[in-house]
Amino acid sequence: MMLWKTNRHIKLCQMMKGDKVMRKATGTFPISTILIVCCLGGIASGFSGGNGSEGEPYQISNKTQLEQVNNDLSAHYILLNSIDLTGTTYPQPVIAPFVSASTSGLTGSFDGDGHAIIGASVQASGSNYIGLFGYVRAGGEIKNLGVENCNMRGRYEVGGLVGRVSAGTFTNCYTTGQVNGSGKVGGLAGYNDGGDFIKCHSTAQVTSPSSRVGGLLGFHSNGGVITDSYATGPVQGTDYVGGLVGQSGTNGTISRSYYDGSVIGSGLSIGGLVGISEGTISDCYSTGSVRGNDWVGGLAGGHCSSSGASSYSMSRCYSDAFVEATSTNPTSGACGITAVNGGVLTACFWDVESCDTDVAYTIKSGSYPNYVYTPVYNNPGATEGKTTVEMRTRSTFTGAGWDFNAETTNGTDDLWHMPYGVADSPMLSLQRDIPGDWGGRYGVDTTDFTILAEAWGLSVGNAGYNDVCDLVDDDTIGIDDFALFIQNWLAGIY
Ligand SMILES: [Ca+2]
Ligand SMILES: [Ca+2]
Ligand SMILES: [Ca+2]
Repeated sequence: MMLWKTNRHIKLCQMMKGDKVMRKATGTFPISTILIVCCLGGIASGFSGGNGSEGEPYQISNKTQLEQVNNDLSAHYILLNSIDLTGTTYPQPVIAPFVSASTSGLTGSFDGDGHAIIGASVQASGSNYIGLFGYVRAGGEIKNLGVENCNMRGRYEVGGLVGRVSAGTFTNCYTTGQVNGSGKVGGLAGYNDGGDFIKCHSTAQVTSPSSRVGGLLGFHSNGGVITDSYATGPVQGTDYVGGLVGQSGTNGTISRSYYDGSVIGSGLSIGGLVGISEGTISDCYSTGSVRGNDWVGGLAGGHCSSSGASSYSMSRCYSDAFVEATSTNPTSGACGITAVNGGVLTACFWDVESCDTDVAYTIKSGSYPNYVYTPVYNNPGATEGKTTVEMRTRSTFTGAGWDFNAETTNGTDDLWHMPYGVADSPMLSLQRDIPGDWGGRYGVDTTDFTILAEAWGLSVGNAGYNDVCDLVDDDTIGIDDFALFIQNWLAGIY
């Protein structure tokens, strides 16, 4: 109802603007018009500051101001604090409900500035494009925003942060809570047509009675990018169900990202990372568990094209997930990498002990309903099954061209490292697991010391205060934090 009121208000405002112009021409200003024009000025300045420009975004500090974003979706906004929406149930997205592809949608920017929208509940099981934001299109940008303890329910294209994305950029955003929908459902976004997701994550529980369901995104395609991102929430659906992404279509790119959780699909094409992919995947991993009926894979349920794509690939990825299929099909059930492969695989590994199969993937031939699945086992250079001990050994990966820390032969981006202090499979550079390793290369060294020194003596609220350095959490960077830091000095450095 709130948004209906808002739309009505916009219409009213447009009518009155027209009225004002008309009366200005006649030199007449009725009191009612003057009052409403004053109200219009009040809406603009109803924010806590700013003028909506990129340099001076409108400042939002409460629920009413948050809802007023709908009055101008091309303006720029910044949160001054977290906002708790608990107790309000919205019948459509709080911001930017979808009206039409070209007339609605966020085209401005929304900067959470490290704050969160808490307890957003949108209950619209008969409607599409549901999330905190309904629709974001080209030029739209959301960054540094948490969506905590959300409860989103819609039909198609449902996400915790946003329902439908048609281009746009999402950086440093995360969601927690639960997301439900009838298809194209993701913890962060439901449907992505060409948008970029950078350093985003979701722990939301994602549930659907249908297909294209993912912990981060339900559907991802058309030049869209996911990088340095992850999901850990439980994911459940029927077909095309994946830990990170349900379906990654043509030209969808996923890199430097992972899933760690439980994926369950009652149907076909269930994967630890993606349900089905005909895009580009590199430097990713899946851990946890993957269970499905048929076409179940540690990384992808299907690595094959439904649109006739000629080139798609998966490079330097691994799975040490538990993989299980209920299908009695002896080959297309559980596979280490992907149940069905039609693309290019390079330097991918799976843990044969956790997966309990030595089939890397199958090649499908024949025609429905008499498909023949030919299993492929170790295929050096492409896919290799390893023991758990080998999966926890650095040289398994560096020998195959993976760009690790403390080596330059495979590159200097240092995307991977072995976990510190525990025996486990490799981790990505976005996962810093040593207290005190908050910057620079992996491990605790002088770069990290410099970051600590810059924040030294500062408390929360001080300019330059760096929360990441507050190892002993008392909102002040001091000797307590330094004591822990020094315990880990040079840890992880080879
Ligand atoms: Ca390297
Ligand atoms: Ca470091
Ligand atoms: Ca401290």
